Amino acid sequence: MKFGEKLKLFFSGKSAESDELFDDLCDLLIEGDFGVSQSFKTAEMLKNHFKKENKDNVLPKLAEILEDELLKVKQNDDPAAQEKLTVILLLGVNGVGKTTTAAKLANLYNVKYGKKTILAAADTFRAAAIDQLKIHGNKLDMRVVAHKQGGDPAAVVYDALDAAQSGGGSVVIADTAGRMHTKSALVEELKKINRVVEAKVEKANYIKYLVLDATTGRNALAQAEIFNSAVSLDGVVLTKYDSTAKGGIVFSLASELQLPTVYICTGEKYNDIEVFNQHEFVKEFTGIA
Ligand SMILES: Nc1nc2c(ncn2[C@@H]2O[C@H](COP(=O)(O)OP(=O)(O)OP(=O)(O)O)[C@@H](O)[C@H]2O)c(=O)[nH]1
Ligand SMILES: [Mg+2]
Repeated sequence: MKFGEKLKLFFSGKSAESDELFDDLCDLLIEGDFGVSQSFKTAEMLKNHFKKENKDNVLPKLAEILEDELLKVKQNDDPAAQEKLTVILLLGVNGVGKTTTAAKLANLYNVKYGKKTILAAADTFRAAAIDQLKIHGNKLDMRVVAHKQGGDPAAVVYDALDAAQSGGGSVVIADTAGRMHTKSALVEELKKINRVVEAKVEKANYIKYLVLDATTGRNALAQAEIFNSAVSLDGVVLTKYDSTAKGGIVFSLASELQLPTVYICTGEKYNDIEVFNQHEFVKEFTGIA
């Protein structure tokens, strides 16, 4: 059952009369991948609201509170609207969908926004990763800049930027390796990429997205914490939303880490990506849609 349907069922026929309702809601939100403190805070806000108001229509009020939480987080300017050369670096642990997302984003920017896009195979850790990106590049008829396995990821990004600057494109999307990083290893690896990018691209046009697998639930929040403190992320791409009935992680990312979710992916095909829309997401999450 979709989480929204569960939530709808939970509230059906209930008014906000008893404290127990809010305690149960708290448990249910945790089940929906909310962080513990986040679900407590949300249930409290709802409870306080209904102390003063008439006790019906609890679900729409919950949706309002949740949407407000998401809207509080500063959204970045749409990179697609930028005229200047833009670099999107995709980060994340093993298997979350970075390479697939790189291809989806490249396709989105190219087809939908008319931007000439270059893919950078900065996951030089595995030979298969380079081939995987090349296959996507072939299918999408898009240039892939790659070096050999074991090469320097920063050098790959450098060459991709060079290619873009000499007229080959206006957006570079860089795939990176999904090793389980310690914070210091991650910082070291990225320092070099940062130096390369920052020498060629304005700060506002250097975007770092963390790719998170929605099916990992609240563990995704722990991943986001580590990456964000090491790298200072600009936002999150949530993948595999088709495989989970939940998604509460989005609210914890916003309220605990001030991280906006920017894209949401719902399958393996190139078109299975959408710009995250707070209103639509909340409607679906609460089953109001
Ligand atoms: N159902 C579903 N599958 C996805 C989605 N995104 C990626 N996948 C699948 O998840 C698997 C891993 O995707 P990759 O793109 O290779 O992940 P990665 O993060 O690059 O993996 P590593 O390079 O090994 O760290 C593949 O089988 C993808 O097809 C999604 O939104 N929904
Ligand atoms: Mg990969």
